[in-house]
Amino acid sequence: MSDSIIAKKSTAPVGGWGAVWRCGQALMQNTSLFPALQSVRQINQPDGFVGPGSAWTAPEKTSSIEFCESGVKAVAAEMTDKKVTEALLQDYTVSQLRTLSDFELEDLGRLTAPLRYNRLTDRYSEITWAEAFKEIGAELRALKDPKQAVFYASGRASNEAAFLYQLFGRLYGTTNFPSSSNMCHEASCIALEEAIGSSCGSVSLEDFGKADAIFVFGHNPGANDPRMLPVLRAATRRGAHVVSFNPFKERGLERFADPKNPLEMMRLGSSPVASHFFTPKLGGDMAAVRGMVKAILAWDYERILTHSLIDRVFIDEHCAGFEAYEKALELTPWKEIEDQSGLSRDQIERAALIYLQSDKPIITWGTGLTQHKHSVATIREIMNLLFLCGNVGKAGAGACPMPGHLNTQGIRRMGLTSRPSADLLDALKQAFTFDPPSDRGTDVVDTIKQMHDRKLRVFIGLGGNFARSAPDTDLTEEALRKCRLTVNIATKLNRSHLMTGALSYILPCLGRSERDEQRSGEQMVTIEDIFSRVRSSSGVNPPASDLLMSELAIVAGLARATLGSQKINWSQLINDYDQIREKIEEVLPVFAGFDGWVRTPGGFSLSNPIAGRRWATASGKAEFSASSLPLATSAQQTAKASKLTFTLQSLRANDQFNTSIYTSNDPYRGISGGRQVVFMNPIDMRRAGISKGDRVDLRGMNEDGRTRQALGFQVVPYDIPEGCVASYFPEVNVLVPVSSTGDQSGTPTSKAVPVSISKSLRRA
Ligand SMILES: Nc1nc2c(c(=O)[nH]1)N[C@H]1C(S)=C(S)[C@@H](COP(=O)(O)OP(=O)(O)OC[C@H]3O[C@@H](n4cnc5c(=O)[nH]c(N)nc54)[C@H](O)[C@@H]3O)O[C@H]1N2
Ligand SMILES: Nc1nc2c(c(=O)[nH]1)N[C@H]1C(S)=C(S)[C@@H](COP(=O)(O)OP(=O)(O)OC[C@H]3O[C@@H](n4cnc5c(=O)[nH]c(N)nc54)[C@H](O)[C@@H]3O)O[C@H]1N2
Ligand SMILES: [Mo]
Repeated sequence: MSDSIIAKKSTAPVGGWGAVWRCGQALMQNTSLFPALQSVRQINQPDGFVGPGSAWTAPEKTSSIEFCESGVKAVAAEMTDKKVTEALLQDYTVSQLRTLSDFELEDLGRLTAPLRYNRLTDRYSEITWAEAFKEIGAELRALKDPKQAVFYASGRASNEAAFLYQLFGRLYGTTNFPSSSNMCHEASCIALEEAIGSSCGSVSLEDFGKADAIFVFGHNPGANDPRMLPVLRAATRRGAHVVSFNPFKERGLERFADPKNPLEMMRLGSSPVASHFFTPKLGGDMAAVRGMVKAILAWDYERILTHSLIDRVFIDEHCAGFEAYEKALELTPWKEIEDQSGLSRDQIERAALIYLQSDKPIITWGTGLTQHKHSVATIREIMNLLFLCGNVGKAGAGACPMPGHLNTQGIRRMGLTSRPSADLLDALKQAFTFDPPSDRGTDVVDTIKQMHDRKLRVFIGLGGNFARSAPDTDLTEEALRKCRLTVNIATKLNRSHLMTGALSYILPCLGRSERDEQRSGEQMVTIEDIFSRVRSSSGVNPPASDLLMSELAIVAGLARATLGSQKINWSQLINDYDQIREKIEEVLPVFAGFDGWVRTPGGFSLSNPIAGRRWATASGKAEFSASSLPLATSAQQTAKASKLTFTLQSLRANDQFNTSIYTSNDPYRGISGGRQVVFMNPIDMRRAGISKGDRVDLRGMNEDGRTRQALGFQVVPYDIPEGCVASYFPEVNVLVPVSSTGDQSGTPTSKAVPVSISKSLRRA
């Protein structure tokens, strides 16, 4: 626990010299400046690699440096000169390594050789690749039932790696492919599939250039998608409305200075991004959006204007379920809408008016919408609002979920999911002549529970940091340690690797920025961005160690050692990744022509049926949803319970990428020197007898018999709605219960954790 956390209001714009300075520091801390700058120049260039930041699209033709703070920091971290050597591993037992922080662990540097855990010495030590593959293969073959194994993946894996990984898993006989996307945008995928028959958004980058209103729900682009800011600001400059729905007035939506704009940088200029801020209570968005629709329909019925305010032609021609939805609206009183959203009718009507006055609105959303119990229903409500005025499948308008990891959308399309479509399984069956098991596999939360119950025995992780990103940290760690075998494919040490099963291996892989040489020469991989644009990525840097293998080669090595080469010649496939792309093309019709397209500079866009208003739902129509509002949101319940109970959301600081922590600062929220902070409304603080800077203890309030606590957090007064508090992911994952998940989505409800807060007995 840090005793020197400083909290002061930040007035700096997002981006600007601050971002340049932080990137410079990140580069210099890790490696020498010249090679670092050379690599930064290659981020998101047509022949370079795709920046390991978020999934926002890169421009098709970039000539200058494509500036993305999180991307530069990730590359700097990947290029570090520090290495995890055998000597270092002999210095530390795994128990000692567990006492290091997330930052300290990754700061040990790049993994350089395959490692095996030795229970007797409690240490990892180097082994050869042949030994690693042979031993893991033997274990997998000896497993009683292949369905006792899980193949976890982080959404940063490439299309090719994801495809091969799920193919290996399905041929082996498992159906368990949990991924980071279960904790991220699962609710978006489900809601969109139900509403429009496609799990992807309905807009392209060009649409953002045409929109006259952009609604940003539950998303902090300043820190998490900085490359979206110039697009939002350009919209504001051309007179479009940018409307934020967020309990926080995030700095990045207030002011932005574009580091790529020399004039602005020289003049120390900046300009506003969002024009309107609405600050709903946590989980209050469904009520707010319902209120907007209710207001619009009321105005329409009053016929203040001669023409209809809603698009009846679109509704009649394209939609199903409108009448049932109208009834649901009638049954939702304004009082309930105001109580749940925390916004007044007046405010909601203002938002409705902005929506109505725009001809081409886009609605985007982040994890502030997807990590609630009623997330699917909330996103369906957003689709209702869009359908109401015919704003889907229309240039300049539509829905845009903002999935975070680089390839969240792609890994799913590649079949890396526990809920594959029958079409995908059929296509795999045809292409590889086997019967893939068709029952539903485990998602992240099922995986934790079943590892804990010893029903699942083997955990394999393709990237990610399961122990830290998943909920209920203590339980998840216990669950991993109960496994017979844990295997992690990774670039750096993280906490998940220290939660060892009886047998445990770490397999070190090339990073995204590193050259991948195979028999036929240098290889590239592909990823799909949020606008369904697929582009290639080829690393440019020399590998951190001669012993590193590509993720694909590691997956192929494991597959060969487990299944042999009779059905698939895995080594042959790895010689030239074009062969893998041919297989992808064979299995996924939308990739027809992949092998040729992939070489187009800037990539190619997969067809989006929604643009042509083709709805692949069961009814063939765009589906309105008539769910009722939740009986009470967590924020309503905790507000009622006592003056010491609150609803906690866990969010990201600027200087982290998920569980990789770069510094203990969050410059745009004015925090430096530590991350154990809790943001609170000053009125709540007064009511609870808590003063600025006090240390408090947070305790989970879920009644599932488990004690959850996070002790000694420093209180920071902040402009957020009463009853709602916020703290950083992953530090507060100890409080996120596995027993509370999204309806249908199974996503942990990380943005609505009921907690009690009391003054800490620990000394400040
Ligand atoms: N630098 C950096 N970039 C990243 C990441 C990173 O860790 N660091 N992570 C990547 C990943 S995987 C993802 S998924 C994205 C995540 O990007 P975001 O979705 O922006 O993630 P969070 O930081 O968790 O922020 C959630 C935002 O939603 C708001 N919010 C929380 N609850 C509610 C609610 O009930 N209603 C509304 N309206 N708002 C709410 C919070 O105040 C906050 O602004 O970013 C990606 N990009
Ligand atoms: N409480 C709470 N929990 C959350 C969230 C939240 O908002 N609140 N957000 C959720 C979300 S949106 C997400 S996406 C998940 C993220 O969950 P994960 O994807 O599991 O976590 P990351 O921190 O992104 O994974 C980082 C690790 O990936 C490894 N890595 C980095 N680069 C590479 C590479 O090129 N190859 C390989 N093989 N490994 C690499 C590094 O070892 C690093 O430690 O967390 C979720 N958890
Ligand atoms: Mo994410």
